[in-house]
Amino acid sequence: MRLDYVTIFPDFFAPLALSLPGKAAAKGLVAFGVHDLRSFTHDRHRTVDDTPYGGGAGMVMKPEPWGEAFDALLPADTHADADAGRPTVVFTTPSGEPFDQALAAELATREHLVFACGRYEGIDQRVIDHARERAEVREISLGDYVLNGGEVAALAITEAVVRLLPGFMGNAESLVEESHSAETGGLLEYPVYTKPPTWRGREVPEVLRSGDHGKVARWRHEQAVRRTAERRPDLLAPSVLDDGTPIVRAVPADAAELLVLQRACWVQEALANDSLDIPALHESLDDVRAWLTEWDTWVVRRAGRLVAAVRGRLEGEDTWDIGRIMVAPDLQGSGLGRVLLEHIQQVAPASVTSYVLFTGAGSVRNQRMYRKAGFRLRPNLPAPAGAVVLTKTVHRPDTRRTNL
Ligand code: JD8
Repeated sequence: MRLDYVTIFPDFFAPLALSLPGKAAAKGLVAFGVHDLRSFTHDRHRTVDDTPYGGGAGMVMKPEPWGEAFDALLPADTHADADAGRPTVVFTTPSGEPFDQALAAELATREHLVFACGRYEGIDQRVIDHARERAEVREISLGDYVLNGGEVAALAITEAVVRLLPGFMGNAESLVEESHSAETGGLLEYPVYTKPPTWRGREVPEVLRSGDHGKVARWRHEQAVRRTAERRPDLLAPSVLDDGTPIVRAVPADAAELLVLQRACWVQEALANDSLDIPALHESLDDVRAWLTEWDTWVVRRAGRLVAAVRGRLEGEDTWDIGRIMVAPDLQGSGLGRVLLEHIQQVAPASVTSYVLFTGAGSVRNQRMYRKAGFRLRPNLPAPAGAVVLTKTVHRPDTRRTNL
């Protein structure tokens, strides 16, 4: 990948030679070019700004130097073959599209990025309009706060993009477990610890020293979910049903209604399986409260009534145990169960490679729904009495977006 920067403060990009980008350049993964906008002026004062048409405070960056900069860096005409690495010009601006990990992953698919770093009150709008005629243009904001220029944003975007380039991160694995990465379903990172086991009277959580990878994976997922719920509930944005009804994380206060819904649904299971010997049927309110702290549980409310639920948790390091898919009897057959089954698969942690669930041997309707969803009966796997086990292998879509 080639990255060019046009700026009136070229020294701002000295850090490119350091640390991360520096290593990438050494590995031949990237090439950088920093260009002083004033080198594209011709007057004694090397003028790059002038007063704003329409009046107002501050100065605006003149179009001519930018035009000449683009003449030097971009193909002349717009009809340059898109696939042949048509450059992408990134104007960093507070009025741009928000920069996030998905956009970083998208920009990492480009062959040539040209960062146009403005100053003063901004760049004459005709420069952006002109650039669109000869390159892909992205106007990108680093965040909802005001900086004095575009250089800091260009550096931050560079770091987020270059580290995603194939062959850059020593172990690509570590990219998987990161906050905001598509792989972690957008969860924030879990807390991390290293030696010594005790520091200033503080212990490393016992589970991390247990050697039980399954327990560790489940603890880390629970910590990531808890931290995200506390700090970034927006990242836990509920998915919604076709009619806009949200699927939200259960809270302890849902326990009583969950118990009622569970009893109603498992009476039907008892009838379908001609047996009352079904654990869910015998659980108490405290049992429900207890498993709500151990399982990722999601619920659906209609007109305030809790009408459906599902839960999931890690079994070992890479198996997602799905259960308690419940739909109020009066709403069964409406597709709610199918949607919740799809949802609980989507929210499974990145490390998961297979799903497992079980249902009554006599629960033919449930089994049909699971088979249609890609689950397969596994008579060779141990199942609770009177139940059958079904599993499904995880297939992750290739989340990278290209500009083709
Ligand atoms: C480019 C000039 C300063 C902005 C008058 C202050 C990005 N997230 C972000 N915040 N601010 C910028 C940014 C600010 C810039 C320029 C980016 C060029 N300024 C201007 C408008 C108000 N001054 C940014 N990315």
